[in-house]
Amino acid sequence: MSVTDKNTVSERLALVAGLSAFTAFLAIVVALFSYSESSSVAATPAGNQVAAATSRAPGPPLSAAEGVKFEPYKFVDPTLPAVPAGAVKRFTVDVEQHVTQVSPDLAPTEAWTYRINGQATPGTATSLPIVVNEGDSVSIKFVNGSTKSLGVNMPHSIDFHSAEVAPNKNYVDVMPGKSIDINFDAKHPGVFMYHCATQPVLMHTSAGMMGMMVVKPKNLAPVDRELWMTQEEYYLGEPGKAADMEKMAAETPDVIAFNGYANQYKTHPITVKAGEKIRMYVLDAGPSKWSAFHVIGTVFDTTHFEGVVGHDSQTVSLAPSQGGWVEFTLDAEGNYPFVTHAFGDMVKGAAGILHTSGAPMPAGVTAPVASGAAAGAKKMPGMSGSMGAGNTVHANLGEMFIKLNTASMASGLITFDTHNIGAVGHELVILKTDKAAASLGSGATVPEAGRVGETGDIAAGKSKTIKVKLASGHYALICNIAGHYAGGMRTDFTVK
Ligand SMILES: [Cu+2]
Repeated sequence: MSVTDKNTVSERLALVAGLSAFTAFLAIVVALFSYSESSSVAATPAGNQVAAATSRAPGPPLSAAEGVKFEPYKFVDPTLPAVPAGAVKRFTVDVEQHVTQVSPDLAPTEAWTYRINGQATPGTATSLPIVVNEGDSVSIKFVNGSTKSLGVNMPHSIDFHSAEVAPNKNYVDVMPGKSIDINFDAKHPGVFMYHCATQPVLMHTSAGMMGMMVVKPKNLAPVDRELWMTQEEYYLGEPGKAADMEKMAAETPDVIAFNGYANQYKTHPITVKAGEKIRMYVLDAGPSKWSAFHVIGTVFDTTHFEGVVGHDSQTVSLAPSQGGWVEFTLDAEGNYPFVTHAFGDMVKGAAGILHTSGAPMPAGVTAPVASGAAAGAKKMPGMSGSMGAGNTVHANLGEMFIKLNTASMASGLITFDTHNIGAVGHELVILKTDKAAASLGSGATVPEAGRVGETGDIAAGKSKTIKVKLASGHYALICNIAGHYAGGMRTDFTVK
């Protein structure tokens, strides 16, 4: 039985057998994990037969990248950015040429990506969303590498599918260090692609020069959570060098990812709440593969794609460049994988997990893979070194929660790999105390008696790793920035 059959059959069996919803989800999650593990075998010499069967050259492995410097992976916040203030929505779009991995087990690649209003996504090869409201005047200043440090060495451009302007005047090549102003009214609501239109356009888009522009319709009903997901392909060339044009032409990507890094939301699940209304904005940036976007364990109540409103939908079909949004709730506590249901593409990295706050973290989720760890690679600032699987606590901070992948750990040197996935600054303070984490005080801040470690302030979207030697006993992990503890940023932790 092929791997694909196994997965499909186990999915069906779980449902047909009428198991409890929780067990069914778990089975699917397990299937998903084992499935993708099998796929990574294809990238090793031992998996040559599998590789031959899929007739694609696997990207060079990380071990082939000796001496190549690259950025460490950083979590990409999937929360949709807010619409900027002001009558005219102004965006400065810059370009950066950098070296990053797009999958933890594969060699780094040269990526060309956009920076939106100074915000970049180092350690991945994606570009952030631009978000406005229907009817807004949009003013884009496109700069092709505002400083030398951005490494740009060729012309680039930007093409907005959301705009109605003359391409020959606006989507033109801009020399390194130069800029162009593009102004338009966002007349049409939807999720539109933006991308580099410089020739060869296949090369520029495959290198990461594409992203999502959301034009929110008038009278869009509020929801509890808005997330963004851009699916894109990567075609790896020599380690640290530009992407492989032949693979692009043959449509044989090494990696297909959501938001610029294979499986990042599988190893760092997105925490949501059971019962809340979720709106996910999805773009299939391509450049060449379709997306069959699907969330396992729910049905989309409504879908809005390319002007078509749908309902009661299992999967949305997106041609390259198409986008839109799906709305749904996750009724029961649990872990809900989201994927492209084109499974041959999913196993290249297009999978993630929505994790409800009341459920345990899925089995198999471990601390983030230590990026930048190729033999001979120089360690970069802020990079976490190699981490033992058994002694790392993965903590997500946000408004207003602290979410751990485990509530207990054996005594000894413990690594707290801490990610601020929220919109404001947070910190993680570790207190040794017999008191329950929820009963430390009622003020804007609480006493830090028994403090044994802290991360210090972590800006929104940033990460910090600290190592603390902890003896057995009870601990409270809190954020003690004024109001955050009272808001809910506290959790109990036991060292055995
Ligand atoms: Cu370009």
